[in-house]
This record gives sequence, C-alpha cells and structure tokens, in this order.
Amino acid sequence: MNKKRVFSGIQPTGQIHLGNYLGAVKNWVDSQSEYENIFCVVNSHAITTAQNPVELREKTYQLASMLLACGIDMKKSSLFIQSEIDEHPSLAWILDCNISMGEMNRMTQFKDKSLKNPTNVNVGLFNYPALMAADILLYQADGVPVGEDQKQHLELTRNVAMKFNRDFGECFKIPEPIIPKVGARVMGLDDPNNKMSKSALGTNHAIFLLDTPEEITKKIKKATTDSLNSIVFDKNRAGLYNLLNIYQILTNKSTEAIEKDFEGKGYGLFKSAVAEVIIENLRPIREKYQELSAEKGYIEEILKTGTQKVRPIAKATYDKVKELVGLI
Ligand code: ATP
Ligand code: LTN
Repeated sequence: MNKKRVFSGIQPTGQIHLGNYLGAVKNWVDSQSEYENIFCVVNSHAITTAQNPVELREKTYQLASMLLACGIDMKKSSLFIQSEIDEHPSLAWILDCNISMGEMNRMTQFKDKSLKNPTNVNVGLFNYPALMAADILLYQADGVPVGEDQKQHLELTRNVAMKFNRDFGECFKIPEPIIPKVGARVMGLDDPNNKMSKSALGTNHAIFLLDTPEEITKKIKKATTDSLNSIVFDKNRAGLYNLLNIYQILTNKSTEAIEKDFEGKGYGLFKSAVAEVIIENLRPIREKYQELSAEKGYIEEILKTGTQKVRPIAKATYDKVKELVGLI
C-alpha cells in the first residue's frame, strides 16, 4: 500500500526550542512510520532576516544534526537543504504570478515580523509564503505537519495550488495541514500571550533543546504564572495553562489525571515536576546531538543522499509546471 507523503521545513535561524519540538519536530519523528517523509532545512527562508553568512552555513548543519538527534531516521525519511534544489525559487516565481497582492497582504506573519524588525522589511519577507508554497507543492505532499502559526500559509498554499490546477490543468496535489491538538502553540515562558519564538530576545523566553538541566530548572521556576496557586487547566490563566500543556504532551497523561495529581499542591511542586519531565525528555536528544556534532562528514553524506532522493520529484513537478504555463 502506498503511504501518504508529508513535507515540512524548519528555518536555521537560531537554536531550536521547545515550541519547535512540540509543535512540529516531535510529530515528524512520532509519525515517521505512518508516512513517506520529506524534511527540509529551509535556509533560503532564513535570509528573509539578516544572517551572517559564516554563521548561517554553520547553523544549517547544526539544525540538520539536531533533527537527527531528535530521531529523524534516514531509513524512513529524507532530509535535505532547501538551497540545494533550484526548483524551489524557480517555482516560487511562477506561483508569485498566480497569487494576488490582496491575498499576500493578509499574511499576519509578515505583519508581525515587519513590526518586530522595521529596519529590514524586504520583498523576500513579504514573499516568504510563495517560497513556502513552492517547497510543499514541488513534492506533491499530501500533508504538512506544522505548528498553529503556519495555518494561514498553508491556506495560501492550497489556494494557489487550486487556482493553478483550474487555470492551467491538473498539476498539484492539494496538501492538508497536520496540526497537533496539544502543543501546536507553545507560548513564551516570560510572556505567555505570545508564541515561543527563536528570535525573541528575553533570556527567560524559551527553553532550547540544548539547555542544561540547571538552565531548564531555572527558566521553569521563573516562568510567569499568577497568584491563584491551584493547578487546573484554565485557558484564562495563560502562564499556568502553557506549563500544563507542556507537561501533558511530555507525560501523555489525561487532563483529569494531571489535575488530580496536583490537587492541593502549589506552584513550587508543580514547576519542579514540569522541569523534571522536560529535562528527562531532552536528555537523550542533547547526548545524541553531542555525538553527531563531531561527525560533520556523516551529516553531509546524509544531506547529500536526501537531496539525490528528492531532486527527481521536484524536477518532475517543475517540468510539468513549465510546460503547462508555456515556458518551453
Ligand atoms: P522564528 O522565530 O525565527 O520565526 P520559529 O521559532 O517560529 O522561528 P520556524 O523555523 O519558523 O521557527 O518553525 C519551525 C516549526 O516550528 C513550524 O512548524 C512552526 O509552526 C513550529 N513552531 C514555531 N514556534 C512554535 C511554537 N511556539 N509552538 C508550536 N510550534 C511552533
Ligand atoms: N514557514 C515555516 C517554515 C517552512 C515550512 C515550509 C514549513 C518553510 N517552508 C514548508 C512547512 C512546509 C515556518 O515554520 N516558519
């Protein structure tokens, strides 16, 4: 039986955090046997914000190592670097010519990012969703496992694919978003009303997968909560709710069981338990990463194999697109 294909990407813009892991990467790893998987380090997306070239190259390999440390298995998945396959920006251009300014103007990530960084609002940042649509559509993906923040970009991807199929003839598969029920939106520890992000500045904002047990304990102890001191799932108590969600995904316990376990207990004890499960879940990842980061040749080999495996899929789609549009 043919397995459904999933495609997803992650930017080498900084250290990967618990939000990236719980919202995306953990789900890629957990469902690897169910699907045919293609994962991509989207370095061309990363240059929509200023990057130091030497560091960008370094971070690209580090992120690939980190994905392997998290459990991406080369027997089940292909992993490659976006800039190695020229069809990505080439298809993005053709999609650009089929996306209206009105639709692109509605993208909230562009608005958020341009407000955060008003001195570098470039055309690539505006156009980011077209390159993301090209990433997905080139591989005829059935599903795209991402966090909640990418839902709008997926909608645009589906819309442009349907429009293209209508205007030029059947070409693209229409991909479905795969967004987890819990963990799709992990919030900043210091600011539980905003999503945890690689590019946020506060030292107590995010837990990174390479944080030491001491750093994790310190960050969780300092995480913003409230003064009510009862441990219940209540969306209106954003800080506590965020910690409870993290705890729930990592322990796999039901809401009722968690509330019962912490009945009559205070934040001190609860926070220690949260820190403990995070430390134990991240420990094997950190250890594996340390092993892998000493083996750059091995990582390069894996990425090369991944590129060779997926390139024919991208080429076949792009050749068909060109022909349908009349570009040959
Ligand atoms: P940046 O802050 O540089 O924009 P980012 O942290 O949002 O980066 P990406 O590389 O853009 O990370 O995202 C990789 C994956 O992680 C995407 O599927 C995205 O939806 C998911 N993701 C990012 N932040 C969170 C979060 N706070 N909670 C859940 N999922 C998240
Ligand atoms: N925009 C995504 C990263 C990304 C992506 C993709 C995700 C780029 N191309 C294709 C899924 C499929 C983000 O997380 N910010």
